[in-house]
Amino acid sequence: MMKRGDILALGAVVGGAALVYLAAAATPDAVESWDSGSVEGWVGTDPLNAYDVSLSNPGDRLEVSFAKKTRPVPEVRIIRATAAASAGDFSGDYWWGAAITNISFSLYCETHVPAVLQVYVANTNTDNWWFYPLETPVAGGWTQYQVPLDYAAGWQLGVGGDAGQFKDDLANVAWIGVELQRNVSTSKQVYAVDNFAVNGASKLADSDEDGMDDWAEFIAGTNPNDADSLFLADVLSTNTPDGFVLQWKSAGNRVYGVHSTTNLLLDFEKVATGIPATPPLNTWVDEAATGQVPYFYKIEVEQ
Ligand SMILES: [Ca+2]
Ligand SMILES: [Ca+2]
Ligand SMILES: [Ca+2]
Repeated sequence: MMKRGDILALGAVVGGAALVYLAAAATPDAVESWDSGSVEGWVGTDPLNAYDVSLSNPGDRLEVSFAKKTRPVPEVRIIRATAAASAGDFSGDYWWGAAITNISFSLYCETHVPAVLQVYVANTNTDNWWFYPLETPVAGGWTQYQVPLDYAAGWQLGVGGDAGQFKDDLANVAWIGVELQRNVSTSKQVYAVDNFAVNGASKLADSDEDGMDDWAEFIAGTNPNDADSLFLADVLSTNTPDGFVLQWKSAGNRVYGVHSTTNLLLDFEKVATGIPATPPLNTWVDEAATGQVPYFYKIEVEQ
């Protein structure tokens, strides 16, 4: 028998919450290999000099170049995947809909290395361009990059920006891309990108075998590679003058709801919504829980 106040079920219940965002979702684990010989709708710009840049595909990768110059000149190449690129796999909702955890790709530097190399993720509504500086690649070969899509890893805006904004902006991505700034050399410089991928947290995998799948851990903000980190709640005390006291492990930039029932044969009813996270623990009192019947609870991650 379950005793009064047992937590029946916990986890990231996200059913209705997905309606918050209207953007189509990016495709988890989508990879663009450019093996078709086409640029697959990717586009190039030089925002510094305000012109479009042509991209090419020599057969199996996306290529971009800087022409030979007679004197040093600052130039930039941003190669972008907009909604029109790669069948839309890299635009839209990176958050609820796709649970994208990292971006990976290979970069080829024919003879030089770019003066600046960074990844961009831009939001549709705010026009925020988040960037992440990458380590210097090798000249004359390929360099593999994997970029965690995690604010704490070092994502930046030009001015300001915080973890909450980053998360909100990931809900509707207008484009994602790679920026290369011309090496100071006046020689011709050729670069290429291949196997560009956005990798998602899987509902089928439980990497740390703690009973919560990787996707649910992404939503809950727990560590999918640490079995000691999982979404847990407890009834702290019962029969207080105010009601039952619930407590759960919370993560930053989350909003919670509480569902309860007194009879497991009936549906759970939502009894609280819009509870902001107060990490590492949230406490909530069910002031309606005063009778002698059993109470069962579920904690929902709403956003
Ligand atoms: Ca390829
Ligand atoms: Ca897990
Ligand atoms: Ca875990």
